[in-house]
Amino acid sequence: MGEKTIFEQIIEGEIPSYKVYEDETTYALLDANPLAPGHTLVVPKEPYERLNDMPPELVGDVFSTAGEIADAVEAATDATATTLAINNGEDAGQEVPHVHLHIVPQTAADGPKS
Ligand code: DGP
Repeated sequence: MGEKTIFEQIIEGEIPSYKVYEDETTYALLDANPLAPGHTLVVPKEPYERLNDMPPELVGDVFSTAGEIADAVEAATDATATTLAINNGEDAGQEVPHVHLHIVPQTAADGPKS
C-alpha cells in the first residue's frame, strides 16, 4: 500500500474540507484554490490515479454525480454554465494522483471558451 492521497485523507476525515456531497462511491468538495466561487471537485472514493484505471461503472458514477453537482453549483451561484475537466496525468497539470473532476462555474461575462 502506498501513501494515502490528499483526497483519501479528506474522505476519511483526517484532513478538513468543505464537503458538498457524498455517496457510496463518490465524494465532492470545494476546491481549495477555486478558479471561481463554487469551484467543486468530484472524486471517486477509491484512489485511482487516472481515468482509464477506473472501472467504467465508477466513471459513470463520477459523471452522474458531476451532473447533479453542476446543476447545484449553478443554482447556488451566479453561474449560468459550468466547465467540467479532468487533468489526466502530470503533463496535463494533474497535481493530485487521485482522479478528480473539476466543476468550474462560468457566466456570460467569462466569454466563449473555444
Ligand atoms: P489538479 O491540478 O487537476 O491536480 O487539481 C488539483 C486541485 O486540488 C487544485 O485545484 C487544488 C485542489 N486541492 C489540492 N489540495 C487540496 C486540499 O487539501 N483540499 C481541497 N479542498 N482542495 C485541494
